[in-house]
Amino acid sequence: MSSTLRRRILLSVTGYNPQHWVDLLSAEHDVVLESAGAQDASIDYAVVWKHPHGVLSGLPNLKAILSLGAGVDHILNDPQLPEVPIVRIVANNLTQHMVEYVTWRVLDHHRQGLTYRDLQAQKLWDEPPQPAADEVAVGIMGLGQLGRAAAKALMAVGFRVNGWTRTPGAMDRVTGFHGQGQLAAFLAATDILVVLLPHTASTEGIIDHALLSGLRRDNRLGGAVLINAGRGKLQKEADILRALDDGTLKEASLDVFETEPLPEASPLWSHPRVFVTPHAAATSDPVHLAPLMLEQIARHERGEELENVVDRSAGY
Ligand code: NDP
Ligand code: OXD
Repeated sequence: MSSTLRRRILLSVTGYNPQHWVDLLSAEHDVVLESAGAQDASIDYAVVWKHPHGVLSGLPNLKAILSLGAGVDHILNDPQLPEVPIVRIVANNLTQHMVEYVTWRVLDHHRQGLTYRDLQAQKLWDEPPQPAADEVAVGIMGLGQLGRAAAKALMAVGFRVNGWTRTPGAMDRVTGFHGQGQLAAFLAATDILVVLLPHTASTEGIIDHALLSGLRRDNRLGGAVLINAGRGKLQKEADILRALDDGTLKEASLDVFETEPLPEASPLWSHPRVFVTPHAAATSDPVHLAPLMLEQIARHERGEELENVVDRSAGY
């Protein structure tokens, strides 16, 4: 369960009110909010989401950095990062949320949800052609904790699933592709592209017009679809808009954006074939995730290995 010794946690959060995390983590440890200024030797652990760069470098007794999310790009982009283990979130609750988001968006595009909403607005009784799920291939870029769970759910509905990863790896009933060398073949076999990659030096800007042009669009869905719930920095939004306008892409669902919050002036907000959500696909719920963080700290205090430690050289 938990460690008996109270430790000091620096909590540094940008973008939302961290009070719920403070309340839950305080049950076992002393929590110091970064804004209160705590760059000192008393800090044992840091729990962070988009911390201001440099705030972790003045903590000589820091034992580990715990990410408030599954992604760790918001930590690794700090040039003054101390050499301590970085732990990321792997949690059933977060995975479940992502599975729901991906299944929802794939099914909505598959069942022509955007078209039907438009037809309803015009009071038009019309029925677009509708393939069955097993006539459609979903390609998932990033077949990690989230991608694999999403693949299982989509296969249960009946979709064919392709996966693209960095290293070779097999998943039952999923057609696997890996590396740059197999990217073109993966795209050519994919009707609906789901992006669940981390943002690293190798993946930044990967979703551009050239990549979208490689998707199969002469298909029973009536075009190719993009769903990105990975990171906004993976995509080039000008290219996505061009691809929507020149017929390369039929529709898109975007949960993440190059700049967040998505600026009011972005044409994505009002594009009729784009579905926007505000980085809400799988929000970290403190009720479910704080106990996992406390358990990680307890493990470390007992001298056990931390779990879900980030590979800094791979960047995720
Ligand atoms: P994992 O680390 O478990 O999986 C990452 C996957 O991406 C792996 O399959 C990995 O390949 C693949 N990958 C990484 N780099 C490359 C590359 N250069 N080329 C091809 N494949 C690559 O991560 P999770 O599944 O837990 O999370 C994925 C991402 O989802 C997070 O990093 C985060 O950015 C995003 N996310 C978004 C949320 C939201 O609300 N929108 C919520 C939570 C996470 P390999 O298997 O070979 O290692
Ligand atoms: C995450 C996220 O990385 O919410 O967990 O984006």
